[in-house]
Amino acid sequence: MPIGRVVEGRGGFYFIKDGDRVVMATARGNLKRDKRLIYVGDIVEYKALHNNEFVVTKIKERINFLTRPPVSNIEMLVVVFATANPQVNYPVIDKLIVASEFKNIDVAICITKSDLVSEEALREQIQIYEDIYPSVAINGVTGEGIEGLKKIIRGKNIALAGPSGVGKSTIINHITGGLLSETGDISSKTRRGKHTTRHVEIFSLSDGTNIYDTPGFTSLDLPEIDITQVREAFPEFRDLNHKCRYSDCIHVNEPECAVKKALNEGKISKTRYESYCLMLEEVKKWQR
Ligand SMILES: Nc1nc2c(ncn2[C@@H]2O[C@H](COP(=O)(O)OP(=O)(O)OP(=O)(O)O)[C@@H](O)[C@H]2O)c(=O)[nH]1
Ligand SMILES: [Mg+2]
Ligand SMILES: [Zn+2]
Repeated sequence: MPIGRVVEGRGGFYFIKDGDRVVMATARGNLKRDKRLIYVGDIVEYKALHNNEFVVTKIKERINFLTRPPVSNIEMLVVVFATANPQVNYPVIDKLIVASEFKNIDVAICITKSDLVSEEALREQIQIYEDIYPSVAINGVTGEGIEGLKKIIRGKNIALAGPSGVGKSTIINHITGGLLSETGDISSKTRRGKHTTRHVEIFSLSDGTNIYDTPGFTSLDLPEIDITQVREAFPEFRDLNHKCRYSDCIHVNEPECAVKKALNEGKISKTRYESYCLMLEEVKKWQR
């Protein structure tokens, strides 16, 4: 049975890349019956029917997957947000990061639209993340910063994820050197992105890098994780966890908490800590 990777899915059709050829296929009945969704990134078995149409017959076991955005078999999630336009919503960005940490997928940070704010304001945004994750700032108008991103992602399967309108597809076009991915404006009324990218699609570079473009979002639910898992998903807390007085400290109201001490000393970002507290509240609802 031939095998390939699903590089795009739209309207019930899946585009499977097998060596140099790409075939268009539908899902076989048994996959649909079992509600086994095919994700872009899946390695699948497929076959030709008598009428020369193709069907996906089997989804190979995934190394990993995310449901939002729906991607599989990635080595890194590049979390993209803009300095402005749309205004950054840190809790949403940090949730995306936590979802990736929970699945043990590497994270990198890409801040776009560096042309829209002062250097000082950009610095402040980068400082939140640069000690935790590989971080890069990009000017999507001039392409400045693209080389830095290329170094971070070289040879890997990576997905770009983040709010609508931040410039994910613009990045793809810079990296591929073509206008392969459709880009769209920011709505002047809502000041949000217009959800230009509607489907996940993989763009392959000659050096073996596979970049997944994904649709932007405005809000995000956390996966069903518990308080301890949220705590473990903040790498900057990990070295401090054992220094708290209580080993199961969740760093909120406990005395002699090393994380709160680091927060007060400015060693942990206030923004990240606020996101953390919001997420604790969110996951508590699953424990009731
Ligand atoms: N000023 C400025 N504009 C940018 C930059 N990067 C992208 N844009 C513009 O921002 C708008 C949105 O860009 P897209 O690449 O379509 O954004 P996206 O993240 O793919 O959005 P969705 O597909 O909706 O998720 C377009 O008008 C781009 O030209 C940048 O660095 N600076
Ligand atoms: Mg897009
Ligand atoms: Zn603590």
